[in-house]
Amino acid sequence: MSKLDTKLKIAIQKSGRLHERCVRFIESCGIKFPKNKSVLKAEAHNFPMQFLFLRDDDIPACVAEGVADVGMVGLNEVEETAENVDIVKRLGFSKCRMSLAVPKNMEYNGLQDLSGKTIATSYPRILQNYLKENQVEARVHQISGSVEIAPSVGMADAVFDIVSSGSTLMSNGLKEIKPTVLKSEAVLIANRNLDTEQQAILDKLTFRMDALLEAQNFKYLMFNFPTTSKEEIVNIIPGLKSPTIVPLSNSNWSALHSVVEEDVFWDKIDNLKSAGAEDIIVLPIEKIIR
Ligand code: PRT
Ligand code: ZN
Repeated sequence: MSKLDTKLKIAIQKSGRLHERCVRFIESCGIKFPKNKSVLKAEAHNFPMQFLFLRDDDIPACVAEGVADVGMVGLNEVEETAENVDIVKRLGFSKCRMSLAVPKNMEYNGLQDLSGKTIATSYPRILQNYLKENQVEARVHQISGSVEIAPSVGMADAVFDIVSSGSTLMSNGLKEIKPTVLKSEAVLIANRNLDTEQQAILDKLTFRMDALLEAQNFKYLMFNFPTTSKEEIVNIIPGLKSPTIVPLSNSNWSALHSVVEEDVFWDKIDNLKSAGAEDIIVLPIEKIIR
């Protein structure tokens, strides 16, 4: 295949919790493709990429076997399937945790209390490894869904599942056990034997993803301040390099433009106001390329 014909095949979830987020993420990277729920394959209009729409459980194996070159999937699926793939990047969305939970009224003082018990899960491999690491001898009962009802129907004593807000556990009379077993989020995975052309396209893709991920941590900040406070203000807000200061038509006042980490902004807001900052505007940033 000539260099011009090479396309990077990316597997994303066909429908479900990850689908929409992955589509939005790819589109924010400037990649356009037709969206038709009934097709299982699509070509990008403006990037050498072909999309395969699959069940999330199948994505790690497809990437390991080279059916797809890369994939976007939950880290939980990558860990559970233990397929031979590279985790290229954490994507920062679909964050959740994998936890054990027991009935609210069960006395629980530590993992050893699960010895001899039955634990229901759709993630037997992650659970088995965790129990082994912690030397807990429990029986793992694999079910494919509705894990949280297992204790109330007498199928298991405890459960191991994905938790996000915790409300599903609560409404099924279960309490989450800390610490969390695995912190998961969507990840970009890749086949371990990409050729140079495929790798070059993947590098272009990750360059765009980095610009997006970097921007998510920062905000564009603008405000007016009395010109006499310039030194104080610049010390509070150093910016990526150095903030831009623009004189206003009333020379007693200036405006500052800067890019700041969101956390830093909230830490500094009181200091800024005491230094005379007014009309503070904070805007999201779409991309940052360093
Ligand atoms: O059909 P397909 O096999 O492709 O999809 P699926 O049904 O297996 O997966 P799907 O679409 O439900 O989830 C895809 C991925 O989203 C998961 O593999 C996780 O990486 C991620 N994710 C993020 C979640 C959740 N949050 C989540 N809350 N996956 C599932 N849940 C479920 C969980 O199983 C439990 O039943 O939500 C419930 C808990 O939510 P809370 O908010 O009540 O705690
Ligand atoms: Zn699935």
